[in-house]
Amino acid sequence: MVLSEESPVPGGIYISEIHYTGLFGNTGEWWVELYNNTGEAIDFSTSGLRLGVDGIADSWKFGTEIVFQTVTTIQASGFYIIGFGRPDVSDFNDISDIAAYIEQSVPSSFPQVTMYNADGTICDRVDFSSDDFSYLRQNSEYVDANDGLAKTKSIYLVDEANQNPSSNDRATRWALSGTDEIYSHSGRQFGSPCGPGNGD
Ligand SMILES: [Ca+2]
Repeated sequence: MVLSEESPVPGGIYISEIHYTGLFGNTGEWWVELYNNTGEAIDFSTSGLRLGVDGIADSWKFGTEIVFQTVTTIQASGFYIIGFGRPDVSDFNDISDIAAYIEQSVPSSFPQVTMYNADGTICDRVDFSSDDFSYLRQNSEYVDANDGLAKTKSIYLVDEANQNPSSNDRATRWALSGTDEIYSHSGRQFGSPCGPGNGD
């Protein structure tokens, strides 16, 4: 709960989690999660929404560059995972959590992620490369002193149902996944794909 800032008026569709691996892993272990707070289901195959990642591509289309793996629709109050690289090389316990994917190399550091409306206007943007996110970036990857293995935590939007595409610009609205949130085969990656995070 963020007490120092006025609560935003919730609504819209926006980025709610990012998982990035720099210390180890492959492109299939890199993903973003979207959250739908519009009150209605949105079908990406017809909505015209696009996704862009700074330094790689301005915007990918759903159904072409963004390949549907399971569902095309994000439900109201639902989550939607877009992976980079093929799901079958990902570290997910359950690859059906990956709704869609882009078979593309990923940036060498945390990027700015943008969603565009069909008319090209910005639907949502989060600049994970900005100074505000430096603490979260630096602590999302670490070497575990107990076993000597590199591990990775997602950065997730806290209390996602009470946010909007503007409030999620602020790094203070985000947190690192807890170490009990293992979703991966290897046990080295923590996050909450398709659900709310619970933090450290
Ligand atoms: Ca935003």
